[in-house]
Amino acid sequence: MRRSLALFSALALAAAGSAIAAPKVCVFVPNVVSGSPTYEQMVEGTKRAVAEVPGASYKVVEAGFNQADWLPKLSALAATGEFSLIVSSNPAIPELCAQVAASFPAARFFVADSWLPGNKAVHTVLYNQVEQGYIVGYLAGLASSGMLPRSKATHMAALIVAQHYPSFDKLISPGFEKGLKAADPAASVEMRVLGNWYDATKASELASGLFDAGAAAILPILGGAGQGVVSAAASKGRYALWFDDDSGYHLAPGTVIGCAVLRQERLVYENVKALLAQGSGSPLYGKADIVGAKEGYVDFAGDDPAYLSLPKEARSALEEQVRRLKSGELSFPVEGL
Ligand code: RBF
Repeated sequence: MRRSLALFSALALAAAGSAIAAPKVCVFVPNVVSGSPTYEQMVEGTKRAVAEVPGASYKVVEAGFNQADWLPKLSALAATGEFSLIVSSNPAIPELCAQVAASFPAARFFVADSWLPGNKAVHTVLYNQVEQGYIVGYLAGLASSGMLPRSKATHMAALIVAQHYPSFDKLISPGFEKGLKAADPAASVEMRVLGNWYDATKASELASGLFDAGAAAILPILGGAGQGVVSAAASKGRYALWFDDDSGYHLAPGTVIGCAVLRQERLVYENVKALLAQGSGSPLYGKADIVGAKEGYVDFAGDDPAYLSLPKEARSALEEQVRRLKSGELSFPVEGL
């Protein structure tokens, strides 16, 4: 009797759109996981959340570098009806989820690093990447003002991006420029577009040209191709900066002098855990949150010898900026994309 009551309640809960007994999660990776810190962290965060839900499992699907394939692939995954949640990351994805949800209304999506309010099938969280860009932009300005050992006062720094997209154009790039000019008011930014997320050789060539033109430091937003920028910086005896995690420090010791990180592993863990517990009727669906340094999701990783060996005066100046961002004394409000 007790058992059948429990079974009945479980079925009733499932029917009401609440938590499911053995949920399956699909991690949908636009491009590939390897070399892209936000994707590596997304997989880790999902793995940790799923491990804490009895009976739950997950599967990683890499959608590949052809962006025209992403919508049909996402659609095919939703069509299986197998997954209680599809997890993904990057600002181009919510739009695809909205299209898929129109055909498969039972599908549910969590998309990190993106923004789409008001769709009951999709929960998004956007990072305040003005702050993230500001942090490494400030370090670039310390370099371009001639304050760091490998740099001369060239008053120029650069960004190399794989393609134009809203969070780069509206948040990362303006944040980088604000930080650069806060540290070196005379500085200007050069920008180059690589055209893909994998060609490290071409990225290295673009970076070499920029270093020859006087760039004191370069920030790559290139996924796996970013390592090409680091190798060019190492061979030119200049600096690179890094985004999303602290792996840049290990690519060429002494070359990457600062990493502005996202706590994406934690963000994905927290959201997947909550969404699995709350089920398809979760109040998070339809919400588009924004988090930044004050909430602890944008930060600076400053524990590597490459950073710690910079002049004390430079480090104190940067750390004051980071402290002010975290306390909210310095803020760059973001309302969406
Ligand atoms: N970032 C990566 O690190 N690797 C990628 O493969 C990647 N692909 C992207 C594809 C599209 C269409 C867009 C809009 C962004 C992509 N990003 C990628 C950038 C990512 O969302 C984020 O902006 C950067 O990682 C900086 O935090």
